[in-house]
Amino acid sequence: MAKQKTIITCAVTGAIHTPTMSDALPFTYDDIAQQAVDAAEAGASILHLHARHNETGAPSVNPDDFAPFLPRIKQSTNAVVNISTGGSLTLSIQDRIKPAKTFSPEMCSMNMGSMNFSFHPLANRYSEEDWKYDWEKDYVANSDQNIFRNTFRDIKEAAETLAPHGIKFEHECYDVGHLYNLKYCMDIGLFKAPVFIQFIFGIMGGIGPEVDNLIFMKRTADRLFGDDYRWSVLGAGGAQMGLGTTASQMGGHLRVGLEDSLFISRGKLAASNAQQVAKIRRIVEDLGCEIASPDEAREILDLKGGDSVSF
Ligand code: KMH
Ligand code: ZN
Repeated sequence: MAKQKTIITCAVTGAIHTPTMSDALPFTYDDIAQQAVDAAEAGASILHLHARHNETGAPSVNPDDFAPFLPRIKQSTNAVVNISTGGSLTLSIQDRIKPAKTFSPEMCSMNMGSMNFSFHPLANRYSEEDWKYDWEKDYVANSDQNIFRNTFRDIKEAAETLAPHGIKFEHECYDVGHLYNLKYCMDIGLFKAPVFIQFIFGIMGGIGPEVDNLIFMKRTADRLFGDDYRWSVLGAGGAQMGLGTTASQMGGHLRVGLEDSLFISRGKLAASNAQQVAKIRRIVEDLGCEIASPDEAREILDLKGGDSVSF
């Protein structure tokens, strides 16, 4: 049997990192568009997108902050657009799904459980005068009291609201229990096979970034879903390249991007999203795997197609 091709997702900006942490983190409409297109050219077939305020870089779930860059990305690349519904970690699910409802992308994220979700230790790396924007320090330091709320009722509401759009979900699973939540939701008919699971390792509040945990998550998913799932791995911070490489060697897909790590190697900030994509592509190909084109990703994940979006 032919070996499956590896889908590279690039998560371009996210809602964890702030402009002070890296000059490479895109937050203006122009920079998000340009870095997304460059990442696609480097080999990413899926672009996982958040929006930010154009002037301050603060995370935004306002569809008006997506509108300036989505059409530009669509015109310049065939890559699949995946819009976050995680958005700002403390907002309601109703607010967080607005961009996906408005733009009906081929994919959007779907977070599969409530959890602590923190990055407050990052605040200690900067002194008072380092912060570029007023909102950043409190946003990072106060994340120790974040509850990232994704109750069963929230998930049901998001799934039912978005169902008419034919969007494929990137099911974000930060721990083993989230796989059981997904199984339950499939059993009650909220999600159709094949589901696409993003195994997430190394977020503070979720499971740690050890290979043992990847094996455990994968074995659990095999038991729960059999052939009814496709999977990808996201290692946060220093785990990004290692776990992505392991995933592709195990026959899975992977995600990189400045949302998940600001680094290109130990202690060295990445210059761009495209640099991370180019690096993981090189590793994946050197180790004998092929990367999937956007149309191959559409086939593997059974997506509705790039012509069926509203932007
Ligand atoms: N920031 C990642 C760990 C979302 O956008 O819905 C998870 C994420 C969530 O990408
Ligand atoms: Zn995200």
